[in-house]
Amino acid sequence: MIEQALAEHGLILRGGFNFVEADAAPASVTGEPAKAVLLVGQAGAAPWPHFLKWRQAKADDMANPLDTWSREVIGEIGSRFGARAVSPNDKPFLPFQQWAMRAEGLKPSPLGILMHPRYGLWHAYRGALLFDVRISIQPPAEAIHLCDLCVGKPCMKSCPVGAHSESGFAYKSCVEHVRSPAGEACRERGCLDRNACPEGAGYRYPADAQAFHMAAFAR
Ligand code: B12
Ligand code: SF4
Ligand code: SF4
Repeated sequence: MIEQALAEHGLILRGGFNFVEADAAPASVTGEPAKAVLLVGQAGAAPWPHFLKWRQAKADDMANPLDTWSREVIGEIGSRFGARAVSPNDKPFLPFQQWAMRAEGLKPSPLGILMHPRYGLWHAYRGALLFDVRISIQPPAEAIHLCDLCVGKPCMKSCPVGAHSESGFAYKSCVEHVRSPAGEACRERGCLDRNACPEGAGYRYPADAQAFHMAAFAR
């Protein structure tokens, strides 16, 4: 079972769907457009200890270690199950968030990160498996969008430079702040706006995982 193989690495299936004619489906193992996709990801930081264990045996200066780990693990599982594995960081970028909205019925939070009814903002995608056959999968029930029910929207009020607003994410202001001496809190504990969200608190990433992601983001 794919689920079992993924669970050994702290990963989970995040739904999937069959492509339709209008989709620009990426290639499957045969080189022809894939017929179906299953998304692979994480709830909370479940893969973190598995990744850290793998990381210990690798060179300290390895570039993009989390991507390398994800590609290695998901690629091996894909080949076992006859699927081509792709990564969210493959270029040109594949529309992972659009796929995720379709696969799990999620909607974006005001931060751009998709809001999950259970995991809140504490989930991500580590890869996708592309199949050359159609799969039998139930379309998702529409998920409750917790942001619609959130009155105070604390995620829009904690950033020292107001990088998240109704007009989107001010990448430059954010990254300049994170790299500056004043950005220590973001560097050490992660984005203050993301951490201000009360949803999915039990899935919040530990500080060392947040610091790792922030260092990669601000590089
Ligand atoms: C490039 C990129 C960025 C860029 C620009 C984002 C942008 N304006 O599109 C930057 C560097 C700013 C960025 C930052 C972050 N990102 Co980013 N990013 C991506 C990446 C690799 C490609 C986006 C893309 O162009 N896709 C191609 C288009 C065609 O696909 P799409 O589904 O239509 O893309 C949607 C997104 O671009 C989204 N979007 C637009 N603006 C923003 C802004 C933010 C902050 C996010 C999260 C999404 C987002 O709207 C599009 C329409 O649905 C995706 C992975 C992927 N392949 O999608 C991750 C991804 C969107 N990022 C993700 C995350 C978590 C982040 C961060 C919050 C944390 C981090 N990893 O550093 C930070 C935000 C930092 C902060 N301080 O808040 C996650 C979101 C997971 C989720 N639960 O929804 C993704 C899916 C990666 C993953 N492995 O799961 N990111
Ligand atoms: S604080 Fe409220 S609006 Fe912001 S992400 Fe969390 S639930 Fe959504
Ligand atoms: S990482 Fe820091 S500077 Fe960037 S949006 Fe979050 S709180 Fe603001």
